[in-house]
Amino acid sequence: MDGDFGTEFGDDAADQGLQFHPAAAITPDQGMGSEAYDNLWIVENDRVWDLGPADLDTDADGLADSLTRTGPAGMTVYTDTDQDGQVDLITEVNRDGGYRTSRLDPGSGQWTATDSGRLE
Ligand SMILES: [Ca+2]
Ligand SMILES: [Ca+2]
Repeated sequence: MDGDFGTEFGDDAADQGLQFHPAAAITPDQGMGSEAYDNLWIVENDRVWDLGPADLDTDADGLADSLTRTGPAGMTVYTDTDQDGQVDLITEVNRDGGYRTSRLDPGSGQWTATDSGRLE
């Protein structure tokens, strides 16, 4: 696992915007499967995207649950709130201070905007 993920999202990612790579190791059918899988992943339509390992502990429980991506428009925080590996909370923070939060409904698989506003 060393170096296979994460390094792709170095400084270049900021120039190219957010670019995710299809996750070859997992599929929706396999779910979390047979082996430990530390990376966060997200389902978009019928595809699973591997975001790399979580590197941020947003709720201070000692387990990394989030990772951030910086793009031209600002920063996006991907959070797995229930520790199953699947991202279920996304917070987008724009460079102008506006933010928007979306939460995944596990039943429908739909994202719902839950909050928005401005950081002052
Ligand atoms: Ca945590
Ligand atoms: Ca989750």
